[in-house]
Amino acid sequence: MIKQYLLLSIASLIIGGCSVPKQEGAAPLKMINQVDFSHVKIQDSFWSPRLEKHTSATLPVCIDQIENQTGRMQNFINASKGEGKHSGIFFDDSDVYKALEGIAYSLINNPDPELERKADEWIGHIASAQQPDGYINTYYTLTGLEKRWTNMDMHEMYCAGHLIEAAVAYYQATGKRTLLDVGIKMANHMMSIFGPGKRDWVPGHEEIELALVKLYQTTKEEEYLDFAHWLLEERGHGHGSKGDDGVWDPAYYQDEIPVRDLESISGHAVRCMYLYCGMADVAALRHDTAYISAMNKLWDDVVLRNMYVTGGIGSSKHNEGFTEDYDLPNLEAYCETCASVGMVYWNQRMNQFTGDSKYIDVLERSMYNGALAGVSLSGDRFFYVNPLESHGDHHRKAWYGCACCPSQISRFLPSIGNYIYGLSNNSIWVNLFIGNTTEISIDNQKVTLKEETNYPWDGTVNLSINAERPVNKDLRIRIPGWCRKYSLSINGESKSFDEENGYVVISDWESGDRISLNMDMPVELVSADHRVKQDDGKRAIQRGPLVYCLEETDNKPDYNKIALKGNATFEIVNSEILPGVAKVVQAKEGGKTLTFIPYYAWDNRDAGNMKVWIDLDDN
Ligand code: FUB
Ligand code: ZN
Repeated sequence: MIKQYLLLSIASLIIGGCSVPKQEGAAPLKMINQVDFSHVKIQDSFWSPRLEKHTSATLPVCIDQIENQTGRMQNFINASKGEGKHSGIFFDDSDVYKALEGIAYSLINNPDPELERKADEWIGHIASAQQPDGYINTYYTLTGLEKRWTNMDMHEMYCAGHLIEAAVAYYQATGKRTLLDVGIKMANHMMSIFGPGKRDWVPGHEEIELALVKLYQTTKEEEYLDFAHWLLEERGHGHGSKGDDGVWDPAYYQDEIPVRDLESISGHAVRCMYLYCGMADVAALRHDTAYISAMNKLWDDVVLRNMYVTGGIGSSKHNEGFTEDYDLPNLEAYCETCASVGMVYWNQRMNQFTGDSKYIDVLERSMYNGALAGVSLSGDRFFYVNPLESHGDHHRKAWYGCACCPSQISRFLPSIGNYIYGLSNNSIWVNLFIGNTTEISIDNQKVTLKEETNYPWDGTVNLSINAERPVNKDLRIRIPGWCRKYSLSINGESKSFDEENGYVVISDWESGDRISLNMDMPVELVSADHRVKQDDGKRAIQRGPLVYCLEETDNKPDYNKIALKGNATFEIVNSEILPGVAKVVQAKEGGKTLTFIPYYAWDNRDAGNMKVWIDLDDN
């Protein structure tokens, strides 16, 4: 089957050249539920080694940094005793919570009594640091509780949100309630001060909203959902920070207009992503169509005008966020790791409303490129900023003073199983191609889904579903936007199916069928939208979901003079130049061989130059 559209150029990217269907009039309710990663066992040549590094390297680094190299855990111990100083940044508590969330997810994937004991020890310190009225924040406890709740940009609700996310995760992983009770008490404390008829508050950094929805889903207490909704509705009415430090305006905080009226993305990138996730969650539960239509406009603005080819967002270091549409510098790109992870979170939610694969295309782009670059192949070094060009002076670090990105990676990687499947009334949705065995319950029977694949190195995916009784659901398999040609067979017999919103729809399947999807995965030359002046006359290389880059170490000498011919031919070559990078792309240019490696894998060897966008030699 050949897709009807051409692969067009991108930068603020047009994925697979899909037009962007407007969602007006579409059903606003969430139609697809995530298949939680706790049901998904990943066995995959690409991801399993990354998950192993998460357990063996990423989590130990986080634990060591939190306990020994920095004062993050000591802050809790000091706060529980009411003595000693606070060290570090005022929102450092959030890293402890995010690492705990990562530990909880890791325990779900690989039970580990020693790790669980460590988490319990931390939770003991956290619980002891909670004030009798439920307030918990070590910065204010140690610097003066009288100043708490006086500055909306001081991340008290941001930290509370991460506490609640960790608490829900740990409760799900272990059934232990201690941290959940800490989170509940803090939520109750906040609701005793803020809310209708009480004080106004606009959290300077969103996060609490989506966390409160998780708390509602866990406790079934509607008041947490009410509070999340109220906090969203507080924005844009002049209640928020007025730029007290003289730097930031309301747009930085997504507080310039009511969220339901937002049409374009502005300000701080991670804050935007967390806000949109909270809006999506509340919209789904409160049937708020205005939130959905705002997010449709926002999505177009992000993806068509403000997103890098790597799925990264936020072009400016100054505000860690957005500038002008189509302003996408490569060397100075910010593309914070957390923002790429945020794109994954938000795009999954958008897909769940619509069943449109364009959201998974973006999710996959951000996941395999912008987010995955955030951690070294060894699992113990991290990027905060992810530029698309380097002069050899940008390297992953073991940790950061502001460590939001390492702790983000620690909770994101072990939960990637969340993005593979979806379940709706009528369908099982296959979104990502990652080897796994998954057991879910459908109509009171156990259904086993199995994917085998060498993706993203090639485009063959074998899928089987086993159940004792017939399963009355269509199978919807995503055909990625990058894929222009594919074939599908069932039990070896070639078949043709209708496509709907970027998914092939297989209605007629039986337990035990072997479904094989074969996607052509050629190397594509991608060009930027002509309004992106920084990419004018340049091309990027993409194959499947992976964006590639040139590193100087593979392309000496004359790295600076490299220019691609428009008719360059590419070879996909098996490689062992980097652990876990099974294939590289090579091009022959004037007697020289250019070697492109996946963007996510850059800066794992010698320090040197790197670029994603390559000059085009159009002579
Ligand atoms: O402010 C908390 C986190 O630190 C933000 O999400 C990141 O951008 C970094 O500033
Ligand atoms: Zn970050």
